[in-house]
Amino acid sequence: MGEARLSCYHLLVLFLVMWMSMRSSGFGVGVNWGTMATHQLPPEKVVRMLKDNGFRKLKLFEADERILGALMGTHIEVMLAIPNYMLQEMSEDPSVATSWVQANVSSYSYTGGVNIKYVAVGNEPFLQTYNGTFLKYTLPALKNIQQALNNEGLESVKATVPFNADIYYSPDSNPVPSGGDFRAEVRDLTIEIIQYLHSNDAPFTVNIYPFLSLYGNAYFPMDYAFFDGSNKPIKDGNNVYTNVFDANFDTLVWALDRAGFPDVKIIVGEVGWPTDGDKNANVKNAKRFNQGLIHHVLSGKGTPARKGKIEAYLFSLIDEDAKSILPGCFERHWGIFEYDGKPKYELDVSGSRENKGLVAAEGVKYMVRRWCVLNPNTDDLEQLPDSINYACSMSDCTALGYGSSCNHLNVAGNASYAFNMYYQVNNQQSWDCDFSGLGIETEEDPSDDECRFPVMIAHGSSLALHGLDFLASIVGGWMVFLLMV
Ligand SMILES: *[C@@H]1O[C@H](CO)[C@@H](O)[C@H](O)[C@H]1NC(C)=O
Ligand SMILES: *[C@@H]1O[C@H](CO)[C@@H](O)[C@H](O)[C@H]1NC(C)=O
Ligand SMILES: CC(=O)N[C@H]1CO[C@H](CO)[C@@H](O)[C@@H]1O
Repeated sequence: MGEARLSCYHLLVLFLVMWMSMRSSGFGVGVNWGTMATHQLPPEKVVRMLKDNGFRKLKLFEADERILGALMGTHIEVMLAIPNYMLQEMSEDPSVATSWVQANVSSYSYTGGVNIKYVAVGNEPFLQTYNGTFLKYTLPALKNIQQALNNEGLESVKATVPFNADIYYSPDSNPVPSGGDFRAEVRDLTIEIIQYLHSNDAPFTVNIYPFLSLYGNAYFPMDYAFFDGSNKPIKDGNNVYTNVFDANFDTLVWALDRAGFPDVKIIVGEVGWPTDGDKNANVKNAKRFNQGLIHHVLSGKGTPARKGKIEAYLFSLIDEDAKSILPGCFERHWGIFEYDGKPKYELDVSGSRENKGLVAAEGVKYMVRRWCVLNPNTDDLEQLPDSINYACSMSDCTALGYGSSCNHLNVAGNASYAFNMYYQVNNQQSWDCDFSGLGIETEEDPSDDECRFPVMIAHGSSLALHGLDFLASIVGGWMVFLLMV
């Protein structure tokens, strides 16, 4: 009896210790914070959001002084990236790498500073659409950065390279994960990089996008993109696959194995699902995918070929309305939060299964509730297509496309949507609602249940602009007054 009680107690202690070490080791899912948005929340508010939502790991695409400043003293573990355009310089001149490390890593690496754990050298530099532009710079830049970190006494900060999953594949003759290998054109170079990462005990980082499998292939079995699908499992020897994430991850595991590095640590640098800009990009699918992914990661089970903890960073935190839409209209809608820090859907990040939902950014300041729409009294519509094209080319109309949230609007609705986006992006200046006399400002919200006409958030620069506008209108008013008398 006494003995039984003792073992129960031991179990409890063991459980507590495990739970605490899981929490303190940053167990759980991380998130990418990209900043390609015309109007951004103040970094302090975003850092608060990260904390409120329990994110302990963060990936940044660029060293931004204001963001690093806001992260000081937070313990949030950071992967800090160097953009591709800097790779050439860093590969050719070690002193460039050294000054980058000194300015962006060393200067934050102290108690109460920023917990920078990884430096990401480039972003998907071997992507096929880059035509090999960054191939020769990546490894030398990686070496120079790690060397600079080591010279600064920061050996524990590991340099890595986030790759797109297009660097590996399974051949048609053996289309299962165990057939995995690196793409022939980049195989040797990739293996050299892996060798370097391995010698340095650094992770291999890969971005995996089941959404793109679905987007790129009309015959792709929909359910296989998710973690709770009812597809017939795919068998690969003794391994059984029910979702494409595991299959893709294990294709890499086998490719690493084939290259002679079966134990290199893998980090999933980006994984997520967009909510607009395509017929499969919506809140329902995004919630289904991301929640499934988080439960999968938190289960600690791993994949069939690599048991244990998966380390992954969601893509992404907030929508970015200035991203290139070359890959597709969905590019601006990856956020689990809207541009203004409002959650798009409930997501249990911690795995408590309480369905508490995400916590919104606090105290967000907006511009006044005012929109620009097509003047309903106008009938000279000759200029309309040109005006819409112009407005959309200078703002974000990705919600208007096929399968998107505003695709049901009629011609007038389309015009209003385009006018408003242009007007909001330009901080609601009256002259940006002219459109050859076709536009008119209104205080009545033109949104419907599915299609939202946003009012932009106010930010430092737009407030300053507003101050100037205000001054200009006063001065203008006086001039008119003087001319009249
Ligand atoms: C890659 O090559 C294609 C075809 O030659 C070209 O259209 C494209 O602009 C190139 N992309 C880059 C990033 O150089
Ligand atoms: C509105 O614009 C979108 C995107 O340009 C287009 O697909 C749609 O057909 C337009 N709707 C109408 C009624 O013109
Ligand atoms: C945020 C920050 O400190 N950025 C610096 C990163 O390093 C370069 C020098 O290589 C500086 O110009 C940036 O200001």
